[in-house]
Amino acid sequence: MALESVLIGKGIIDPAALAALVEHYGRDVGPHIGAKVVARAWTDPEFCAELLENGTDALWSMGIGGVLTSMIKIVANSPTDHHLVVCTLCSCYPWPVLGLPPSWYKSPEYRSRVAVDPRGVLKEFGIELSDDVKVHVWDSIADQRYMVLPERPAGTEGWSIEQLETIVTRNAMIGTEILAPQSGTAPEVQA
Ligand SMILES: [Co+2]
Repeated sequence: MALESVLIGKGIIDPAALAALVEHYGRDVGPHIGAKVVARAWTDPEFCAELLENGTDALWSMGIGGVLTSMIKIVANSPTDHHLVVCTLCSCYPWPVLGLPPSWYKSPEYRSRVAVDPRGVLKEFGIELSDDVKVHVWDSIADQRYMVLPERPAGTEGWSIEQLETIVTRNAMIGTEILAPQSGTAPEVQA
C-alpha cells in the first residue's frame, strides 16, 4: 500500500486502472476459465492439438489472455506422464486461466519441496503415482507460465462441454489433483 500510494502520488499509475485490474482478477478471472479450456480440449481434438502446440495462441483464439502478456504452455497428463507446476522463485502463475494463486502455491514449503521431492509432495495431496509414471516439474517464470491439462476421467462419456467444465478443478490444472472417475448421471447445467 505504501508503494501504491507513492506511485499514485507521482502520477505513475492511475488508481482507477489499478482498481479495475484488481477487480478483474478477483471477480472475472478464475479457474472456471481454465475449466472451459480443458473441457473444450477434451471434446475437440483439433483444438487440443493447437493448445498443446502453442498454448498462448490457442488461448487467444478463445479470447483468453487479458493484460498478462506472458506465454502460457499447456502440458497434458497421461497414463505415463504427470505434470506439476510451481514457481520456485516467487509465485508466477497462469493468471488468465486460473486467476490468483492459492496461498499454498506461494508458500516456501511447496516451492522448495516440489523441486526436490515432487512425488512426496504429490502424496500429501493424495496422489500416489506408480514408479513407471514420469513426473515433470515445470518451473514458472514471469514470461513463461504453465497449466496442466488433466486426463478426462472415466464415466464422462457423452457429457457436454458445459457438464465437463463442472468437474475440472483448480488443483487438477496445477497438477496436484487427479480427477476422479465419475459414476452416476451427468451434472445438470444451464444450456
Ligand atoms: Co515467479
